[in-house]
Amino acid sequence: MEKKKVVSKKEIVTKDVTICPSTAQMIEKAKRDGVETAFDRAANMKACPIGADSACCKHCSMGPCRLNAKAPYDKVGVCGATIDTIMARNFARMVAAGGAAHTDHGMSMLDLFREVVNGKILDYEIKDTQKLESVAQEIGIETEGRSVKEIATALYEELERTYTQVEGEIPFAKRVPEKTLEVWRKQGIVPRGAMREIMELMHRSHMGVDQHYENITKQCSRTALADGWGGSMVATEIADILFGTPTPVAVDVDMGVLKEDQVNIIVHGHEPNLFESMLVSSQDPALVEKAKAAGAKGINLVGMCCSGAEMLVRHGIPHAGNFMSTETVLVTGAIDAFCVDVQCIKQGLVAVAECYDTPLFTTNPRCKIEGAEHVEFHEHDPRECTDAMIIKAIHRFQNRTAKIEIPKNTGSGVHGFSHEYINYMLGGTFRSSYVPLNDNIINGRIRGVAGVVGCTNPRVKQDWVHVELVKELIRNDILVVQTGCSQIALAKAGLTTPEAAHLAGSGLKEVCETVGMPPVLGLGACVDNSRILIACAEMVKTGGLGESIADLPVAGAAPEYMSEKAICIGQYFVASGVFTVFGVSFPIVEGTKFHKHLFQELEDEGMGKWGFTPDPYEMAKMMIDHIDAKRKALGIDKARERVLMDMADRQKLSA
Ligand code: NFS
Ligand code: SF4
Repeated sequence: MEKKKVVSKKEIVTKDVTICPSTAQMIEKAKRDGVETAFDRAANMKACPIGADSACCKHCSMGPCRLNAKAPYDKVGVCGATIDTIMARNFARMVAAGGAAHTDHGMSMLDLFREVVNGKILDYEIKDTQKLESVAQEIGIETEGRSVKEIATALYEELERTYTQVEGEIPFAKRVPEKTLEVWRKQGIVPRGAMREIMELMHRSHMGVDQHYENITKQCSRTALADGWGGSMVATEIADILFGTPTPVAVDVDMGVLKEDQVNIIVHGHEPNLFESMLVSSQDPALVEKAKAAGAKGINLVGMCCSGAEMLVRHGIPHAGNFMSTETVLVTGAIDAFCVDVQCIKQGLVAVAECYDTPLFTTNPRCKIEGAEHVEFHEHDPRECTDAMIIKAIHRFQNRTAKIEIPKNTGSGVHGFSHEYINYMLGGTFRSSYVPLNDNIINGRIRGVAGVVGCTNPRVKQDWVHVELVKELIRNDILVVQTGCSQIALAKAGLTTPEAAHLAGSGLKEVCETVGMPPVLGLGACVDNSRILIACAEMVKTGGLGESIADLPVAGAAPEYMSEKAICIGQYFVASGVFTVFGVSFPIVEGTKFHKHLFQELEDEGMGKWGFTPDPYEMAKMMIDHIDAKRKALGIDKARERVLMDMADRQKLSA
């Protein structure tokens, strides 16, 4: 094995950069092997302080301009742009890029759906016709007496508007609670097609166009909403229709799911179609036979990041780790192929894969990486790509040279709580509804609901902020719902099991034990944050908790975020009415008008607002305080006095 020279000067202290024992073990091995990862690069690349404050602009060549990030903010760019304009425009570009990533992913799902419906793609099919019908009905499509193909065709045509519509409201605006929608209409931020919104936001953030931070914020909200209630929601719903709506499934996570005596294949990225076809290929008797002939006990397909989370919740496919573990998993030496599609794929993977003779395959025409082998994936003939990668993985298995060390850790948990299942789980088969959830919030057993989501980031100790925050929240009777890399952090820490209820406050514990559910519910990938939006809408419609999403005792957090997608998600939660707290660092300087607008004034307009703190305990406090304030406004703050559950209550919960 050819070793790569470590160029880092500063050596990292492993226990300071992660609480994930497997990642820690692999960081130590990487040090011995002379291999560098993002942990090393973060330690040796000081974050640019001007960029961190978002105080620079390079939108034209009269600049780049660098402004004061400290008051008085009297310095302006060559064109005269103020700090508020510059920060708002930078923020806008993040929202546009993040929203584009989700909506392009959703569009790929819709392309696939169209070709399946018109019979041009034969390797996939509509698996969940019940979901097809319910989604169609919700957006006003007639289903009575129509065939699956007719409904699907009508649904396709309607959902295409999510992207292309020039005028009018996107289809899923119909799911938004009336009062929330009223706020959006008043502000002029109900999204048209996502293509139009992203285009307009890019236009408005060009030099010399929109130079009022309030007006820029409006288009940020409109674009972000076109993601949350548009692109991401389409991605989730179409994936459910084609591949099945998740229901709870027990599954193992962490690097212990790798098997030394099997062909280990990692799929990492975001679009479920590649992974679905990998699953089919990995179960093909001929390929399994081939693996056995090469001396392997079988083919071990494992996910990472968001496509991993999709397969975890839908099929119980084991998951090896989140964003900050994608390089370190290669250090095990046990990976026989590393297959990626789009988003969150570090270019650094190429060098690490090379050190361990692991083939790294890109598959999507949107994402080629210098030094990686491109095996293009086509939905019209998916097996051509997936079979080829498996054959190459078998070849690598047979010729393994790297020293193998697989961490022994696995965390088992239950995942796959779609909003449909939450409905069913709490309400029972005969009257599935959100009434029991709302009732338990009103009677105070559950204080509120928090969405904890998002990435991991080498600027903070991996998984630590997620885990400490969530522990604090459930201890205070707050039910936690999760997606993306955050969900994997909690799964590794053992918080996604029903037994974790003992860590919850007495009220939440009682509900969890009665229903048999974990206090932390894993919903899936980042696009599945749309499931949280739908759950919020359901809570409003069910009644007793106010009239708009902004009235609900709920809060959101992305404690270790890193991506532009996360910023877009934050903005659509805020615009939908949710108090949303981010950790790590925030790209807007406190004390500016733009900061005040996002962190305060949006709430006065009937939306949610942003919050920021890198500290998990402070973050929990901010979220709990907000939830308590909402309870007070709803007049249910007194209800938290302990009420003993009587028999009737129990029956209601378990009916
Ligand atoms: Ni979300 Fe998924 Fe993870 Fe962050 Fe990246 S994988 S879409 S962006 S890093 S949670
Ligand atoms: Fe400077 Fe204005 Fe050009 Fe930005 S747009 S680089 S602030 S001159």
